[in-house]
Amino acid sequence: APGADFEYRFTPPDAGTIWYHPHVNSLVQLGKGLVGALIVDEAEPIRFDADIPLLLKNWHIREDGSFAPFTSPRAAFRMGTPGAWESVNGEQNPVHNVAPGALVRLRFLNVDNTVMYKLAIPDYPAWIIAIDGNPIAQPIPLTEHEMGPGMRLDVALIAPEKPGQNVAIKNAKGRLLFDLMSLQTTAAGLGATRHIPSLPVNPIPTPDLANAEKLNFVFEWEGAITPTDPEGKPKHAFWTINRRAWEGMSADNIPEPVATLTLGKTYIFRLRNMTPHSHPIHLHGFTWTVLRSNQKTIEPYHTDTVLLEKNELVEVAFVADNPGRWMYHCHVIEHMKTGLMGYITVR
Ligand SMILES: [Cu+2]
Repeated sequence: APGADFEYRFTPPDAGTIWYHPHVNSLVQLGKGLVGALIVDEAEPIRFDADIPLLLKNWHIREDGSFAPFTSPRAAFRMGTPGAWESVNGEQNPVHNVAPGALVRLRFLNVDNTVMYKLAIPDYPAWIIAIDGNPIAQPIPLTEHEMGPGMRLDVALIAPEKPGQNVAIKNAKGRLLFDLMSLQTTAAGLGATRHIPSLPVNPIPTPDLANAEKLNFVFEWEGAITPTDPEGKPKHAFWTINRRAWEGMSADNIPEPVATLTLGKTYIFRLRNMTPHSHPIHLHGFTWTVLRSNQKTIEPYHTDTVLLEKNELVEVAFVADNPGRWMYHCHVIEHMKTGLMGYITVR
């Protein structure tokens, strides 16, 4: 409630690049910037010369400085309403100074309501060291990496050896590359040679694939369903999970879960996107192991958010080791608010 406070106490089980945001009046509260990074350091510190969180967000702001609308039915039925002003940590195309030869960790966080970013660092070696907050066992070279809302990417690189040099970090849209930000080397060198480190992997339970239960989740769109609320206002429901659009809820009226899982058991979720739009599908409370896709070769990795391209089928596995009710939704906020939302129960 306004003016109230609440103290959370918890022990973070995993190190990584995480973020936080409210789940109330989300379009407006996230849209106006109630989002932040939560960095959990590795238990044994990994040394970087520079460690830079980079929050990617477009702002819904008009020329006169007022807020523009965060949604429209037409856009919610498609890829959402992007804000007009791109930013990295609230700045346009910022420049970060780093020492020549420095080992740099860039922590990208897509905290936008709807915009996809496709990160690229052309003509300069850089490595992905963690995806969506989860370190990968061996760094892999960054070519292009697409991030839907809610997704994160940790990139490591060694800055140019000479002072005054630039590394341009780009956002690819189709075949075109747009400036996102850049690094510039300062005068003072390190006098040391750096190497790209591997991060220690997080303690994620290994799925028991041989005994896993498979559950199908089909994401579809259904523009014809526009129920009306008690005041006669249209309540748009465009998106469905297994043919059901989220009904909305209150404390004394919680609809049925989309699935009920048995505590301790392994599940394989088959996530099928039957729409012509991308959906970053996010499950609270668990870390998925991504197994395969019908559209690309997957080297299994851990994540809490899977970006499903149009007509893509992705299989993810996890151990249902966390009892409770866990939100399960698309992280495009306008999709979440118009049906693509539910929860699973684990007991
Ligand atoms: Cu979506």
